[in-house]
Amino acid sequence: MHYDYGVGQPLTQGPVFDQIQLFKSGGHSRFHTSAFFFYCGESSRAVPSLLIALFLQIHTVTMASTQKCAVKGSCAPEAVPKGKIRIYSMRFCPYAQRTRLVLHAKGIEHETINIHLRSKPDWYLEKNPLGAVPALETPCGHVVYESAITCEYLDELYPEKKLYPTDPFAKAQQKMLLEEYSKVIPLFYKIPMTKNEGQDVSALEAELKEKLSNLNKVLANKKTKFFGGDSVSMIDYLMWPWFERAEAWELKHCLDATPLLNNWILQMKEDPTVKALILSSDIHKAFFSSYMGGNPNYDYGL
Ligand SMILES: N[C@@H](CCC(=O)N[C@@H](CS)C(=O)NCC(=O)O)C(=O)O
Repeated sequence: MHYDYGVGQPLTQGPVFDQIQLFKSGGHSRFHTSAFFFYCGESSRAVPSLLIALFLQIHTVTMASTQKCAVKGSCAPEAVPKGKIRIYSMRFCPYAQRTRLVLHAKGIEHETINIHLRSKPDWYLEKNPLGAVPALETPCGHVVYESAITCEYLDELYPEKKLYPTDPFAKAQQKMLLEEYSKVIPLFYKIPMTKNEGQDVSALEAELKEKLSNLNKVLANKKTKFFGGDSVSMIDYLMWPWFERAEAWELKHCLDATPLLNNWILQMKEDPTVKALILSSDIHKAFFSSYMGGNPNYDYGL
């Protein structure tokens, strides 16, 4: 009697779903099968089958919960199961965090495949020619990338709990602010990178302080706790990931003169979705130093 399933290959060889696929062949199947039969006896066919199914189930869940990156040379994942959506991500990517925040806030059932961004699988480049994360994939094979676009797509595809306002002007206002904020993001990176090269960053810091003070003014003019009103909405999630990293990236002092923005940060830290996904500054620091050192450890902590 031989059941044709295996237990996969080293995790770095492919994403979860490739490995689940690998149950179909090879591996240690004989050992596990004979162990089940030894335990149950050849006479009963139903019990060992049930146990094997249970084993596969447990093993599948274990494998599915791995977050290790898919690398070049790994097999392409199977189609996205019906009723789910898949995000291609990287655990420390602030852009991907936007999409993950939206998935969580809206309670969307999803699966995650993390991509090794220095060793991208060819199949990923076929799905997203830009090669960046995040990207979403649906059961019918639609692929959507660019973080802000993925977030809006999710908001429309799952309209139950809207994160963008339904009022067209209010939505346009959030998108205009997003445009403005997109010009702030490069500074978050430029300052630590320039510092890492041993160069003076005072001018860059002054620029960031001015931009953050403009964001503070937005909150002052709106007289609301959040950027879209008195509760968290899409624009807050789109802006949050870089503020989560401010301490780890040694940028906190740039927020010294922005009390309303600091209050926003405190309020955001109380949001259940932010709380569920937040990483400590120590973890961000550890990943960031590996990134700055030229060898990002995408699987840090796993
Ligand atoms: N404009 C993109 C930027 C995404 C991005 O830069 N992601 C980074 C990781 S944080 C990435 O995938 N870098 C690898 C690459 O671009 O090749 C978005 O908003 O989604």
